[in-house]
Amino acid sequence: MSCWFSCFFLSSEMNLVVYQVLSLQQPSLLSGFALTPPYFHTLYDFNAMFVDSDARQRYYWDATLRIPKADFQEVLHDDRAALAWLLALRQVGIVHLRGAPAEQGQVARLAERIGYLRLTFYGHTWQVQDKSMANNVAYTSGKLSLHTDYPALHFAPGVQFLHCINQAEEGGESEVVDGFHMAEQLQREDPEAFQTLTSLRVDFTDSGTDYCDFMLQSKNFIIDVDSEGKVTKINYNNATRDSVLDLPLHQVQPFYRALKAYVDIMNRPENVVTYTMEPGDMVTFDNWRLLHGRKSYISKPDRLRHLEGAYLDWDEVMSRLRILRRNVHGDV
Ligand code: OGA
Ligand code: NM2
Ligand code: ZN
Repeated sequence: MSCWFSCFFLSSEMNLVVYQVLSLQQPSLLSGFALTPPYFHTLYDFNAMFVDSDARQRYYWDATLRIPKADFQEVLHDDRAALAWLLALRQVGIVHLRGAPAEQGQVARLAERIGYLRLTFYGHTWQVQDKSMANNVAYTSGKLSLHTDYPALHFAPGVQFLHCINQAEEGGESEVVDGFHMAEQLQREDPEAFQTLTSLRVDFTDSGTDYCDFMLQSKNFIIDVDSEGKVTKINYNNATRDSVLDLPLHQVQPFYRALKAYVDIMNRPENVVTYTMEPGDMVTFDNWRLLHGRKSYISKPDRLRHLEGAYLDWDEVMSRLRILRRNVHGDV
C-alpha cells in the first residue's frame, strides 16, 4: 500500500497529539491546518474512531487550505483508504483523488464504491464540455462564478464528483470556498444580511432538454439553517436564479444587499482556494457546503476541455462510511 494514509494509521501516539490540538479549536477552523502528511492522516485516523455524531463534525477553512489528497485506485480497492476519503469529504468537504484513468466511466465506478449515483435531468453522469446549443452555462467555455449545483431542485444533490478527462490549454482553473465558513463570517459581520438570506425564499429555474425535457422551478433559502440555527445547506447558482423575484417590494432591496454581502465575502482572496485539474484528477466535494467555480477557457479543436461529473446524496455516502468504519475498526 503506497497510500499516504496507511503509515499513520499505526501511530496512536500521534493521534492523541492531534486530538488535543483539535479539541482546543472552537469553532473548528482548519485555516492553515497542515492537511498534508503527517497531520492529515493522523487526523482522519483519529476521527475514524469517533462515534457517529462526531463524524459529522466539520472543520472550516479558508484560502490556506491544502486540499486533502488520496489515490483513486487505493480508494477503490482499500477499505482504510476509502474510509479516510469519506471522513475527509464529510469533515473538510473536499478531497482530490489522483490517478484515475483519463477516460469516461470513472465517476460511475467511484459511485459504485459507495452504492449508486443520483440521477438528474442532466443524466446519470454528465459531460462538461463546450457544446453547441448549450442548455446550461456550464456547457460553454465561459466563466462560472462561485455556485452550488442545482438549486433549481428543492433537494439539491449532496455530493459531487468531477473528473478531468482533458484540460484546456488556456484557462479553466477551478475555485472553491467553504460556504459554511463564509456564512459564519456573514453572520458575524452582517447579522441582518444573514437573517435575510436564511429567511427569504429565492426563485430558481431550469428548463430545457437533456436526459429528457424539464421545466424546474424552486424556491430556496440561499442559506438553510436547522431548528437550532446551524447552517445545513447553501443553495446558490446565479446562472439559474430566476429573473422573477417573488418578494414584496420592501424586501427587494434588502435581499440584493444581503446577497451582495455574502458574494463579496466569498470572493475575498483570503477565502478562495484555486487549483488546476489535470487529466486523471477527480475532485469529490460536498455540494451542500462548498461553492465552486471555474475560469473561462479557450477551446481548441485539438485540445478540447472535458470533465465528467456525477452526483450522489449524503445518505448513501454516510451509509458507506458507517460500513467501512465497522469493517476497519469493528465499531457499530
Ligand atoms: C459545473 C461546474 C466546473 C468546471 O459544470 O457545474 O461547476 O471546471 N464545472 O467546468
Ligand atoms: N450541470 C453541470 O445548477 C446547475 O445548473 C449546475 C449542472 C449542467 C449538470 C450545473
Ligand atoms: Zn458546478
